[in-house]
Amino acid sequence: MPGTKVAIIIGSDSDWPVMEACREQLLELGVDCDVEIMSAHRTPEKVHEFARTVRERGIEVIVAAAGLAAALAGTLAALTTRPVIGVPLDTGPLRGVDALLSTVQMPPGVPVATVGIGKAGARNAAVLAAQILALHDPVLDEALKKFKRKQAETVDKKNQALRERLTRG
Ligand code: RP5
Repeated sequence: MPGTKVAIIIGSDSDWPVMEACREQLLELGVDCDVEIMSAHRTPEKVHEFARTVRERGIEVIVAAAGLAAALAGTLAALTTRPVIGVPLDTGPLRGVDALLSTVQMPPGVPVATVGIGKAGARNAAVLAAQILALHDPVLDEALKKFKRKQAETVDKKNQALRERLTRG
């Protein structure tokens, strides 16, 4: 999609039910994104080709999500200087801890900004990507401030509702 600055890369279509939350959060903030399936292990050439063309595609931030021995985010980080946000996914018997360690434990010089396992991580990846883009986008910065205010208001309302329930006994 022309003009899209964020790419969400997933290791398999089986990752999409979780990573859909990342797209939803980006769209809520007014950020369009591309989504593609590629795998560091199953389609390594495709990963290399994508990384080589990231700049001409206009991609500024990459969100890469995978489960098991997750090499996707690290491979992309090795091949481009664009920031890579890694989302470890819970798709195996180790409940995502395997993917977390594979994504976060990068050697010095090749960072992957790793968020938490699963859906919370997927949403946080979107917010972090938007925050990076907002450094040079005042409209997006305003959308992020509004998002934070709305989040705080939701907690306040829940707090008030809880206190009322407790007062009533
Ligand atoms: C990883 O292996 C993918 O990111 C996915 O989380 C996991 C399982 O993939 P499928 O066998 O469901 O395609 O590479």
